[in-house]
Amino acid sequence: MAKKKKILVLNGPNLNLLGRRQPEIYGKLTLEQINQKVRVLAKELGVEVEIRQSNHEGELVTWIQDAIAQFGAIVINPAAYTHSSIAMRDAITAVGIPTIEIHLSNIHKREPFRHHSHIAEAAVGQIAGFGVDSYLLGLRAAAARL
Ligand code: CA2
Repeated sequence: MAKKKKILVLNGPNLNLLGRRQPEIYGKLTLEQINQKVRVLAKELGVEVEIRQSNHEGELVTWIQDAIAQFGAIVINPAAYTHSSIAMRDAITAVGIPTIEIHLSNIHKREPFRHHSHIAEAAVGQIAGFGVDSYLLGLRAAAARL
């Protein structure tokens, strides 16, 4: 498939634990179940997705840097790095790939330390609070920008 049609979906630290703890905040689905829904929607939209998860900030930064070669848009749930990572924000700005920030929970309704996102300043927009639908809405927004 052509480079322009490919979307990179990135997941930050601890999201590999989804479905096992704190379902009242993050829902009952595992990351693999969320990924499956993303793949089904991608097929419907006629876009190709590559989905990755990492617990390491540097690995996420490298993936964002390298995305320029293959991807036309990024959907990212930066997890806790949302609130701390200037390195990820700089990487997104540097590559200039349209990036949609997503969160399962509504970070603005939670503890004050979650209210600020460094990523939002580099992203096209932010979708938060819709559970798995945040991923699906994010994918639609990314597909529309290819
Ligand atoms: O709501 C979101 O999607 C978050 O990005 C999730 C992050 C949190 O730090 C952000 O403020 C909002 C946490 C991901 C950790 O996921 C867990 C999953 C299961 C059990 C514990 C944590």
